[in-house]
Amino acid sequence: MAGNAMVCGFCSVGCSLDVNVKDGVAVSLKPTKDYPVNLGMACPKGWEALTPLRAPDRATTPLVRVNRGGPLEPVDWPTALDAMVSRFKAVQAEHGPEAAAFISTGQIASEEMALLGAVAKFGMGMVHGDGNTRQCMATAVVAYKESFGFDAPPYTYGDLEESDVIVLWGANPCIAHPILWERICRNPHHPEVIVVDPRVTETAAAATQHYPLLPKSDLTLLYGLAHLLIAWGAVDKEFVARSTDGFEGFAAHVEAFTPERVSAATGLPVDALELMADTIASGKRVSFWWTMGVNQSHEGVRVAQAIIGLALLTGNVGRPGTGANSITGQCNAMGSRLWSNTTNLFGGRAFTDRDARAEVSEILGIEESCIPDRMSLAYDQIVEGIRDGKIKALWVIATNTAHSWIDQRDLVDLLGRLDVLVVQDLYPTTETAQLADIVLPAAGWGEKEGTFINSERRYGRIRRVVRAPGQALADFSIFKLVADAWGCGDMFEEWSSPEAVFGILQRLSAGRPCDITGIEGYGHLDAAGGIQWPCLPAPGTRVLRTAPVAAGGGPCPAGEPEPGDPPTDSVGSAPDRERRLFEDGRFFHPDGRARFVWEEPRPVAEPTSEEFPFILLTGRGSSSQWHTQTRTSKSAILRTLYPEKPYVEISPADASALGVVADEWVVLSSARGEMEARAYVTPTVAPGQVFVPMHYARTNQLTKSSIDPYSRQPSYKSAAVGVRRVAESRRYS
Ligand SMILES: Nc1nc2c(c(=O)[nH]1)N[C@H]1C(S)=C(S)[C@@H](COP(=O)(O)OP(=O)(O)OC[C@H]3O[C@@H](n4cnc5c(=O)[nH]c(N)nc54)[C@H](O)[C@@H]3O)O[C@H]1N2
Ligand SMILES: Nc1nc2c(c(=O)[nH]1)N[C@H]1C(S)=C(S)[C@@H](COP(=O)(O)OP(=O)(O)OC[C@H]3O[C@@H](n4cnc5c(=O)[nH]c(N)nc54)[C@H](O)[C@@H]3O)O[C@H]1N2
Ligand code: SF4
Ligand SMILES: [Mo]
Repeated sequence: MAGNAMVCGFCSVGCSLDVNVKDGVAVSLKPTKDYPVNLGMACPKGWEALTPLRAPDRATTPLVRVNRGGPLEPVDWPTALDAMVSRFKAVQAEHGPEAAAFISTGQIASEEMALLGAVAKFGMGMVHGDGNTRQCMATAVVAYKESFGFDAPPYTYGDLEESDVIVLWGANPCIAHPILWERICRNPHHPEVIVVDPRVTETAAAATQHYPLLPKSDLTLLYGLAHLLIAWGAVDKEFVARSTDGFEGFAAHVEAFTPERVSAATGLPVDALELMADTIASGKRVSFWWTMGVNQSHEGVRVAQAIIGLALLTGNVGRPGTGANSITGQCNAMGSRLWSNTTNLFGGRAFTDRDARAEVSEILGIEESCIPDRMSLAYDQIVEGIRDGKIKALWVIATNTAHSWIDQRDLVDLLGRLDVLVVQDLYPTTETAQLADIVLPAAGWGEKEGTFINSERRYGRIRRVVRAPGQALADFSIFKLVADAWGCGDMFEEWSSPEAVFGILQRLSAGRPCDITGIEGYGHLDAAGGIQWPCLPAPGTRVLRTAPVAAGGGPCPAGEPEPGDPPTDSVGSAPDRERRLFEDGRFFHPDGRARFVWEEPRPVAEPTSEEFPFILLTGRGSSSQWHTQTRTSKSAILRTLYPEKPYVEISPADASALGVVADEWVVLSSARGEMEARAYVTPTVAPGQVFVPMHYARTNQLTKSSIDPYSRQPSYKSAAVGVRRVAESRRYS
């Protein structure tokens, strides 16, 4: 691989990009040819990854708002750090250590997340810190933990090329994970591709079967499918008996989900249900993949577990081309799940577990009393904590809360009530940075070192190929400076560089399902084309700590191929470069069995009404837009690939009933706020539903605080809204 190859900083597919550097300047990039993830491909965001770094509005100095209501003013680093530390300490002195909290991200390196989690919680005495991954992956985390015994997406991307049936549930990879869609297109087995999505998405249009269920009727549909599969005897009895627990109860539960009941709840005809069940039953290698159509739901955890249930009962786990597979979102959401020290203590441990705290204290040489013995509040609870006056100081890192969180008007009001808001970002222009008292200028992808973990558990490198502008610093350096300014820098002496922290993470991983003690430093990642966890030392090599073998574990890929090794271009089948979990049918629960988990479906929090008669769906609009657009909007090329102004997809029937014509401006309103958008009249949305991309500034004025009780993930894909015409629409044209 080329010397400057690194993993892309946008989505969790984790493509590798070769950056071409001339005279110290990164001039261009191209996708890495022999990387096992992208095989020489990239989507528009990847091709344009360098452009946001050169944007004129990069943060180049720290900024402090000296007077409330006044402007943010440039200061030097010592002044900014002193302002942050003195104000956080004052809050803690007056209201207790718990009154200061942080919101982290899935978009910085694992080493940076780990340092932040350690400094904030062990050094600065914070108890509460969560991440934007709560908006995104929390549901999958809880589902996997309960079902498999550890947060462990089991697959490898090669599975997309090995399935004969691919079920994409609440997922739109053509837009959101384009290179995974490319991998599906490479599947030589002419797979049935089933899409379950209320909308005719780009993916649904390209699939072989599309099931446009009514929004949030997923749980009923899944139980209905299980009902049919069990009734037809399509159960893998041997696998169920050997490797699972709870099947009898699950089977009894789904008995009540008759095709007629399921058809009424989902809006899908009985013969459609039968076709889907039959396709799954007759598949030899069926893989189930889900994303935000599942996770962002009031009952997302149970939906994810019902998908896991289908995979378990049909024995579609642990074999090539199978799996109950959650696809992550951000470039390092998987890193945040293991290493952010927010929801979990390092390495998927529990803060409430005394033995785990003792172990971490010993590994890190940090006093046990410094490790919180309580779970952090979740993101929504931190927000509520501001309302209740319990949270007074907030540090927001690499997430644009004021755009991406639900019920935006309320959130912005709450952020204004904080004693101090610190925002650490590439740009001082984000909606959240604009509200900050202190802005810390961060270096971005391409300007710093570390590792990301992609959706298939693969560690990959990021590197510094460009100098960050002005005084902007890598997040890693910022966390070190904050620790020093706080007076706890000594605790983190060993955390001297990203690579040193990688060694610490390896020690923390030893003996855990996510064991990576076999990775021999960053160079090994470069040579091997990234490495999936777990990765234990090959027999006879140096061992960092004695570790029992984790399920699905095995020695990891050699750096260089040996003579006689399989050729590395047959990536899908090369065992060295692609590994899946649970091939031995043993899961991470102490008894080695996966669990069936089920519950009665519940109604949504906000049904439609006369005033708000439409169901609002939100999500990704194009492959060229990334979230709150702080980065992708900086590229002139990407800007040509999506509509600049907000738009709403509305069905022809609804448009004509409202008298709305194509491209006309309409007002969308919910009980919480309003936004204006152009009407995109299209049969891809069903009557009674509308779709608005999340990328536009005011979309989350409409969304509601409806939270899955187990994962505390918000439901971004269900709110009741009204649509009306803008009277003087001409003022916009
Ligand atoms: N271009 C681009 N790519 C991205 C991102 C980006 O911002 N831009 N973000 C990344 C991140 S962080 C994430 S998490 C992923 C998200 O990736 P996806 O989850 O694939 O994207 P979404 O558009 O949020 O949602 C997927 C689908 O869920 C459907 N849906 C809504 N309600 C329901 C329902 O009740 N049931 C079912 N079955 N489906 C429903 C929506 O119609 C939508 O098509 O994308 C990643 N990739
Ligand atoms: N309505 C609606 N809302 C949603 C969703 C939805 O489907 N519908 N999806 C949700 C999901 S899945 C997600 S993941 C969230 C994403 O929501 P956010 O995390 O708020 O979105 P981003 O725009 O990615 O924000 C990342 C911020 O980090 C900055 N940044 C980038 N790289 C670095 C870095 O290296 N260091 C630092 N310090 N800063 C950096 C960027 O400039 C940007 O301001 O949105 C959620 N919100
Ligand atoms: S698919 Fe994802 S990882 Fe690959 S180039 Fe596009 S944004 Fe980057
Ligand atoms: Mo996400």
